[in-house]
Amino acid sequence: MSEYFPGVEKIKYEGADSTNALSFKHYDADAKVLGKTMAQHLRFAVCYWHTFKGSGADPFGAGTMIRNYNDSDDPMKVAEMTLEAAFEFFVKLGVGFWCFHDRDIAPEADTLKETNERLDVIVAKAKKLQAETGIKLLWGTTNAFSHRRFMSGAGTNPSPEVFAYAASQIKKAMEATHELGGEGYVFWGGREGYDTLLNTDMGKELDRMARLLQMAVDYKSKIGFGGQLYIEPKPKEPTKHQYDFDAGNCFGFLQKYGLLEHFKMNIEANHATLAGHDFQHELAFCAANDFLGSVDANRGDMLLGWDTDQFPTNVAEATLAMYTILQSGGFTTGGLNFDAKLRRQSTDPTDLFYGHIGAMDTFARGLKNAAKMIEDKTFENAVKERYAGWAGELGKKIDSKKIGFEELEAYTIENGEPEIKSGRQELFENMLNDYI
Ligand code: XUL
Ligand code: CO
Repeated sequence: MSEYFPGVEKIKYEGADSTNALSFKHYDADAKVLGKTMAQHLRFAVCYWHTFKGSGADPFGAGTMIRNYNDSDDPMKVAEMTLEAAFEFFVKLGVGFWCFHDRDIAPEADTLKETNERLDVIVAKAKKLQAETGIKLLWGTTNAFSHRRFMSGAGTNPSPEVFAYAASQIKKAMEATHELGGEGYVFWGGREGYDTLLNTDMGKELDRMARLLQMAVDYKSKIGFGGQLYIEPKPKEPTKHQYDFDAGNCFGFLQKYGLLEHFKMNIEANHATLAGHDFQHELAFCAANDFLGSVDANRGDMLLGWDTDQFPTNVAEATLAMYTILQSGGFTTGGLNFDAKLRRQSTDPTDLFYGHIGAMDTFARGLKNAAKMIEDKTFENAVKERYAGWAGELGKKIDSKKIGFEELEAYTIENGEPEIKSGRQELFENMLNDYI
């Protein structure tokens, strides 16, 4: 097998004082934090689409990145070389997981049957590479948004034929994920949304999106696929309004259609900010509702209104994210998938390593900071104190549904004006900075 990243050795932990840019300064895979290794906590995954299929193309210009694994006119040869390059990259970087869309790993052919056969060839090769390297599949997914047939959506398409095509594609991608021992399967809404309500029957589209998900749930149980199903919310782009707007929106949708028990969320940082939330808000909403599953780790540019998918480098943000994740019990089937891409001018293959190393170090620092915050109980105790009143007689009666409006009115008349307590936001923010 050729070497696709010559000159890069396996990335090692060298500590914070290292001057080697191809080393980890903070991510020490086997180091223990709160009883588990960093690798077990963070469950890093590399995404196939940006890392190996991204070319630097943007709406104003073609690709800028030239890769040796693309060097063939035969699309299947390219697919095979790319897979080899990908596994070389995973091993050299030292991640435990990868994620893909069906169409990332195997190119579409003229018919669905032929496309599926191509996918089978690549899945067989991936299975072999997984066995040789120990790298596992965090999740698989379907690309039902790039081809022109999906321009008006997949499950929400006005045409039942397109719905059928999407369903067939999901069926096959789920089988591939199952075959590769995938720990999860993601539904990102792609083009499930609308650009104008003038041509859109929103109610029917939502019903059909639920129908497609229900079919996936049924098929999952039929083939005995034990992975976790996730929905990845995003408010806009490519459509003006994506139905899976944010975690709260998905929660309501899944509950309405009786699907809640079958899904958890895959929260992407840049999608959260596009929805007008911060990353931690989305994680905290999921944690509060017991459906935090996995994370697409990246960052947006706060001055831009689209999904820039940059590598995460903000230690404070990673600390808050890891704090919420650890508080909710940590990852089980999920992990941190770097849904991040190089900037168009970062054209060297080595830039892929720099992007991932920085991101992994950022989350390693986030993990260590969050673990310290949890051990010290600084915030836990401060929050507990803020809500302490609820441990009293009145609070207990309200929580246990023992009293209603009349009793509360009588209580307020008797006891008068409630005591005012400071929320102390500035103090809390200073406390956080002590950990960064
Ligand atoms: C798109 C996005 C997707 C999903 C998988 O914004 O994040 O790549 O993660 O379909
Ligand atoms: Co994503």
